[in-house]
Amino acid sequence: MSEAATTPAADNSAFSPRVFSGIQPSGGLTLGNYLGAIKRFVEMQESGMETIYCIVDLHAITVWQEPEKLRRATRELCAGYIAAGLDPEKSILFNQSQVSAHAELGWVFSCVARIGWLNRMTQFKDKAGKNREKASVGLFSYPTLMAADILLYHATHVPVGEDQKQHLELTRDIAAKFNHDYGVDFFPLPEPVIEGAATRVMSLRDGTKKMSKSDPSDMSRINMTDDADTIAKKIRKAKTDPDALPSEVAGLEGRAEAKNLVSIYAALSDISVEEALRQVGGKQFSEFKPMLSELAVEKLSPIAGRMEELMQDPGELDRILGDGAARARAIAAPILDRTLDIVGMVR
Ligand code: AQP
Repeated sequence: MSEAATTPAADNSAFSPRVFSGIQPSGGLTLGNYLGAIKRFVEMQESGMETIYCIVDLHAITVWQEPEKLRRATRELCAGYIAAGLDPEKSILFNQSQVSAHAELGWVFSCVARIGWLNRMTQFKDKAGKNREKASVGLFSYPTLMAADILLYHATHVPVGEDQKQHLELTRDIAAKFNHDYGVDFFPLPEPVIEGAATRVMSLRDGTKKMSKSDPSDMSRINMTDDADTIAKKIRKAKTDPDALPSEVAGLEGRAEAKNLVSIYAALSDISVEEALRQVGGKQFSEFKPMLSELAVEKLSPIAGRMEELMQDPGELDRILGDGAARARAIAAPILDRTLDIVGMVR
């Protein structure tokens, strides 16, 4: 058995194209989750590929979650998916813990991945911080479960934000090592799909930090459920610099906060950063911020309104998740069975 497989270039031609991605119900959805992930999820649903979107509740408990809040966040995320345009008839929507094969394949992969590989994961370093010794074992081994989430469906395409790129590379390394060690071509090497003008939305308080659901400061992020006044207030107070906006992308270099706000503007308008700067270059923040607020409210308010309506009927959300889980299980079961056969389990 090799200690470190060298991941070959992906040849997924033997696999039908299939999209998988997920979001943790570890708090309310942010604008980062929307622009980096959900917006892509909807586009891929409309591309005609088979799409499977998960609420990764097993990942959420790698840090402490109040049980009642976790249940609410899971339903709210389901509502967010649907409000943003996912259709439970076209895409499979479900929560991870209802399909036990994720945890089972996760175990197999934790025996394939090497500790040295996990030691290199920057997200663990960021999240565990100085309290590394006190972090849960799950937070450290999280990427092996993520690999299982994706490979359990033989997914070939994974839409994610920039911050997940390293975990996707690890998923490919795990798939390649499994294939190599057992002499099979069983798992595809999934491709990350990191697209759009805002693949890494930054905190509104610090342009060098990622916008995150679990940031202690609510002013650092725009939540998908924020009302118009709150969105406007957060953008008004967002950290900036004293200069006017440049007309060329090169002029955003070294101006993290300006770059972030322009990228958000571009992503919400479905245009490139270059095009956005053609529209807003030369403006002062006092003029640009109200434009950005208006745009954010126009795009996000209908989603928040629809989420609120959907949250009135938690039973229906649970039904959708249960139905999605049954469909997910039907795809996952033969792939897990075959994996266990390959590994040599008597069954
Ligand atoms: N700031 C962001 N910009 C672009 N994409 C982002 N994503 C998250 N934050 C940004 C993308 O959203 C998807 C789901 O992420 P997740 O919830 O599974 O975990 P995360 O990346 O750790 O997100 P958070 O908001 O920072 O959660 P917490 O605070 O609980 O850790 C992924 O595709 C991610 O790239």
